[in-house]
Amino acid sequence: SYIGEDGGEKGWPKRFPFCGGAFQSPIDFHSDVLQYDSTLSPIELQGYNVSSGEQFVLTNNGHSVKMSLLPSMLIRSLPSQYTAAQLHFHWGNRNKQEGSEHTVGGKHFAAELHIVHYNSDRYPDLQAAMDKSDGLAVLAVLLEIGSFNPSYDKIFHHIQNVKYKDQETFIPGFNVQALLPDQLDEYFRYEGSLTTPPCFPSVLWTVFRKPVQVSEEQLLALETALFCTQPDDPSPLEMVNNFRKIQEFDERLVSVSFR
Ligand code: SG4
Ligand code: ZN
Repeated sequence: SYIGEDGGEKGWPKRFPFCGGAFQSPIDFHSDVLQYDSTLSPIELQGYNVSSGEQFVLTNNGHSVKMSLLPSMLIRSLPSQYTAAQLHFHWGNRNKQEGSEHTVGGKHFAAELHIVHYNSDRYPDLQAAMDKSDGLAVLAVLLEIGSFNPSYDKIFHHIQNVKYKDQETFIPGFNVQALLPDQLDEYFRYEGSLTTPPCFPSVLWTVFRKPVQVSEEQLLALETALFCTQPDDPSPLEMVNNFRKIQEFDERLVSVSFR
């Protein structure tokens, strides 16, 4: 949980020691920690344009809303090949739409998309990779309020069908790359962790510099429709503010692909 008697995220390390350990995410990107790296090449994807004959599964897992991805979807531009497993979101609430996990110069964005991949050169699946230091690569997109985004609506349109924990629905294939900003060459890169328990320090993070716009109505659909609880629960718990606080970033640097 992000709130509650157990201290919310402050209580995570008791049951999940890695959450109190090193290389934790998310972090703030401010000028003191940024270092230009000319070797960071544009992110290259393969198989992201999925035909409408294929299907994704959208699930309310009680912490977020996640969509399964296909094993044919790959990141090609990293030293190992990484295969897509799922994508999910983090967001705030209707009064304070500051729900991104990563921040830039201390500033929160409205929400954040994470596309989780595992190192398929070395591991058979996400489960086997998630506790390995070279196991995961997450692509992150910062979301800000602006114009209506038809690509994001291909997911948000189905949120009504997964209002409660453990509900699932199918989404026809679409071009998942259209969820990313146009500039795949400008990003922040660092080694960090899963932002939820068990907080394994296994993630190579790529956070795109340019945010993507979604409309306020679209964001509200995410913020108001979902519950952490099952339909028969007498005290429904809204799924809001499912972002982790900024973590300490001592003696680490963030590589940036842009000047
Ligand atoms: C969310 O809770 C996802 O629903 C989880 O996905 C995900 O765990 C977790 O966030 C941490 O991922 O990119 N924010 S993050 O660091 O991908 C994993 C599932 O539970 C292992 C499948
Ligand atoms: Zn995430």
